[in-house]
Amino acid sequence: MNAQSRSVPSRLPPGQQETEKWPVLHYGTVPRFDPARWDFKVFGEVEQPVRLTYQEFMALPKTTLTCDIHCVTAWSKFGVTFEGVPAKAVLDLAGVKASAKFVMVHAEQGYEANLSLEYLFAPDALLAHRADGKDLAPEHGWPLRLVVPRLYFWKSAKWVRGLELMAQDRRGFWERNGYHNQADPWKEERYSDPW
Ligand SMILES: Nc1nc2c(c(=O)[nH]1)N[C@H]1C(S)=C(S)[C@@H](COP(=O)(O)O)O[C@H]1N2
Ligand SMILES: [Mo]
Repeated sequence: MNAQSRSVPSRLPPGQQETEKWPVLHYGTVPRFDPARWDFKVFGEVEQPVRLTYQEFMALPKTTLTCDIHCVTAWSKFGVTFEGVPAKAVLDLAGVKASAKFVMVHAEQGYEANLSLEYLFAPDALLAHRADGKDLAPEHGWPLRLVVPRLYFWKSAKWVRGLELMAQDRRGFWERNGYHNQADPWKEERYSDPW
């Protein structure tokens, strides 16, 4: 095989365009953050429901992760370095029951996104408070956002406040509004019919 016929795997999923800047995209307004009232809950199909205050959450061990992000509106941004708590570590605090197969991610103002549990157990799923060496900007999800780089970025809820473990799948906000339930950018799972 010569060099010209070798195919190099693309970093860009089908139908996407690379962007240098980091667009801001969300429904609704940027919520106000009150550290005294903020909490993070893990509930549903768990052994022990967990409620963490902001202080308790921030005391959890952190890690960093560099990944590409892909929005369904066709922009991709390469190499963002997030810092935060692995989603798995938070799930382990509550003890996920064997019956749990799906997660509803809950954020401020009722925003929800659903995904299969395996994505949150993956080592690249982070509850992030910093990006590229700085605290997250309010419009990018401060004080905390989910980062699930394997799925279109609408699953990565900004201003996240909790994880609900579920035995049955349920649709989140964009999933109820015409977007795909799975949202794998490499399979171009952008849109789907309502259930
Ligand atoms: N709470 C909340 N999180 C959200 C959204 C939203 O509307 N509300 N939009 C999603 C979408 S569609 C995208 S592409 C990313 C955008 O994140 P960014 O604004 O930091 O680029 O946030 C996701 N998280
Ligand atoms: Mo998006």
